[in-house]
Amino acid sequence: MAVFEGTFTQTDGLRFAIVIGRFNDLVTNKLLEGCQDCLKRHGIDVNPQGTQVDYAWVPGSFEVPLVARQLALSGRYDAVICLGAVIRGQTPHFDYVSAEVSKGIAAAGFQTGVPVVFGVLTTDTMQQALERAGIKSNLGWEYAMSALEMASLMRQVKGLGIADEFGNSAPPLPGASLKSASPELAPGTEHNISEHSNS
Ligand code: INI
Repeated sequence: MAVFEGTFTQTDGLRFAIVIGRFNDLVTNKLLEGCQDCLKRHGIDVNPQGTQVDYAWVPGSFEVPLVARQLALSGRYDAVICLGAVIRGQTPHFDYVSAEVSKGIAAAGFQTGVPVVFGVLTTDTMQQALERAGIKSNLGWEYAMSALEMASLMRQVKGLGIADEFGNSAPPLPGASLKSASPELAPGTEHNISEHSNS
């Protein structure tokens, strides 16, 4: 059988979209900086004029899932990273926004088959949000790591193909092995699939 694991090293052909909420942009700009720093240090060209990362700004976290789903549907990206900051106020608004954004982001991933990273902070105070966006650590970095790992992992598992309605997998092409079965498998990622004897 096989062990599938994402890696962080073969990032050449990867493409990402980042959706950022403007609401609480003191926080979301910091998350974006952490995210870009991580991607850059893993060899990704984060320049919006380049070929690897596109950016979409939306009014607030509530709008993030709609745009993330649309970007994922384009088929252009290995992963979509969603950044937002929902901070509890005096009204129940926080609960509505945080519930919808978390459900919406999960749905965007399930519906499209593209990893959609939940990079939306939900905190009680601005202080807590800032601590997670650079003062103590920057979770933007972790969100980028999740995107890199999932992008790599999905390239591998997509190579397995999809079974028909009877549960039969498509037969491998003549002479094809798991290593070479998928045109989506980036060159050089083959060794990430470790095949073990079942005996
Ligand atoms: N949007 C956020 O991203 N964070 C918040 O804390 C927030 N609060 O508290 O209101 C917020 N509201 C705006 C919301 O996301 C939508 O943009 C707005 O309701 C328009 O649809």
